[in-house]
Amino acid sequence: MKIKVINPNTTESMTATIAAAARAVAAPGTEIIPATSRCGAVSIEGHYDEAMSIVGLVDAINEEPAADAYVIACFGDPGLLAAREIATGPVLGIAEAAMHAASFIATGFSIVTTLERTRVIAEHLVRNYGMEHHCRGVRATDIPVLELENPTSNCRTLILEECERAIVEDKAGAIVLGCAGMADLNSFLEEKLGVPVIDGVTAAVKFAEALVSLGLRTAKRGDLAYPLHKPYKGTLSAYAPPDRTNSKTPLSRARG
Ligand code: 5HY
Repeated sequence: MKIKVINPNTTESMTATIAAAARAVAAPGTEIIPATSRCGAVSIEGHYDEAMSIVGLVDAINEEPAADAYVIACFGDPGLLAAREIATGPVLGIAEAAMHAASFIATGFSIVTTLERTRVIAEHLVRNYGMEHHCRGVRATDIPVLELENPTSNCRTLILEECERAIVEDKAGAIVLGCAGMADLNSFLEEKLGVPVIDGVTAAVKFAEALVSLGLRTAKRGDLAYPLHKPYKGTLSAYAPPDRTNSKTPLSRARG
């Protein structure tokens, strides 16, 4: 199977970190196809960056090669439902995947993310995904996202210290890493902390494999049906949803 792992920011080095983490856990029959958005912010650090990242995400989903499933490798899960409208295969956001994984192995988890101003985005996702019962806290290290790409930074120490506070103060049984750029920190943190540390990139890849192996695709009736055909004007005119009146979504179930 093919799983396209999309970095909706435009920083290739972060895509490389994400792809390495995805490939490290992918099953032998899974091909990871990394994709970096070609338009938008170099890092996604707020509501505006997220909103503007969705066009690049849509392009990455629509361009060849097609995939059996898609992962949105950004902790805000930007454009997740829009992506599910246009995709046939499963689409997973790393935040949703990480929270569900954490809820299976601990009665309470805390999220450790980057800038303070993006904490509220993670808090909104906790509520949207019905995770209030499991999430013990959302903490920010106030690290700019691209600082995670700086090998001389003290990010590891700052993230470790915030994780330690989450374990003591929140009584967190597990930690969810709140940025795709932290995908290479799992082993380091788990060794130091002695609790499960969940990165959403790897969680999403394994959940995607499971869904595809079960022959499950995104529901194409109701709100996740393909977008309604209509004209779009101006800069986005090329994004007008096509007329799919006569097209049928294949209902064949994937083998495997
Ligand atoms: C991410 N931003 O995973 C988020 C993290 C954040 O460019 N990739 C980004 O802080 O929202």
